[in-house]
Amino acid sequence: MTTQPSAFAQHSALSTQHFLSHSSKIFIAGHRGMVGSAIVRLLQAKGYHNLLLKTREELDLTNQSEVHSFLAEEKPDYIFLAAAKVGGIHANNTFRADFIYENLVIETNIIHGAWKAGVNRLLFLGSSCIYPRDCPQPIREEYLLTGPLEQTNEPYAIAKIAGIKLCESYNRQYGTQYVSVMPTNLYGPNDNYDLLGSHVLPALIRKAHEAKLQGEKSLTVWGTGKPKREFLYVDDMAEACIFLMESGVTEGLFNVGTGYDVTIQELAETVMQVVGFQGTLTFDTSRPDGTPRKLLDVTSMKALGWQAKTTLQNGIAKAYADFLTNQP
Ligand code: GFB
Repeated sequence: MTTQPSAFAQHSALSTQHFLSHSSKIFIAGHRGMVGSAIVRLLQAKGYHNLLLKTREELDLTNQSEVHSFLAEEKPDYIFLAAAKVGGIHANNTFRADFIYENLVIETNIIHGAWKAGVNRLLFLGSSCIYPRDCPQPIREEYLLTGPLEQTNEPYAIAKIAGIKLCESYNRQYGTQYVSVMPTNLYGPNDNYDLLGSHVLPALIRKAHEAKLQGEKSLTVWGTGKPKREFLYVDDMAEACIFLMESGVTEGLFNVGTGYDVTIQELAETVMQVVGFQGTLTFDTSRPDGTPRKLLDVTSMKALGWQAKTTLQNGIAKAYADFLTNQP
């Protein structure tokens, strides 16, 4: 693996200046979601106390006039755009209209509203599915828009690509400092454990737990078990986001991952080990595999001085502990 930052990330201007003080007003859009809540936990732990948090009932992010009025009135110093409609392979593939519409409208409302309100700094969260389905691995930032997307999540990916291009375009035309981060598959506290809506890791935690309790002999894994995925514990993701905010990066696109991936079968075996379920695996090949592999090249973040800390085994153990505490 190369040790140079990618050409894309090199475009980003770096300043040694820290833009924020602990009293800066920071709006976390999506603070009840898995990523947003992790960002809030870490900001609070680091002493940032002037956080703007709005529930869906208080502020409908799909409503343009509400969002624009809120931003004009509050004028936050910084926005973390972690609000999004997200889900696993089945949800993405089934609710295609909802995924493209809701994500596009949230992004345009917040990014355009931020610019109108004079908010100069924003971090937009995307997803590793923005990259072409069959691009070389590990995936460098400059592979964006070099080939066709994976079909099961194309609408969501298109919306996230639009978010990146919104940030880039406002920076170019209006001189804002909007930065984009592309996380790999995330997991951790506040994850979605609904078996049809969730991503693979929370689904496997729940399935293994229930199989153990019910004394079952086998656990069903969707697809062939052969696709490879990279998994990042959400607290590491939050740390990467705040690291970028504090580092003075003012533009660009940054992959955030661990740099390692596993097959879905290996993942299922690790989950079974952590949960303590000793049965076998059954593969339901009527379910889609999705993209064969999406391992991020994390050279750009490493070059800035950040890398993930949590191992997959430790992360799954923490996620399972959270599942036992918080999932009835
Ligand atoms: O996490 P996942 O739903 O999404 O599925 P993607 C990853 C892989 O795990 C696929 C397999 O090959 C699934 O078939 N899998 C095995 C399972 N068992 C299960 C299960 O019980 N539940 C689920 N959900 N999968 C999503 C995108 O893609 O990744 C989003 O759809 C987003 O847009 C997200 O980018 C990070 O990794 O395939």
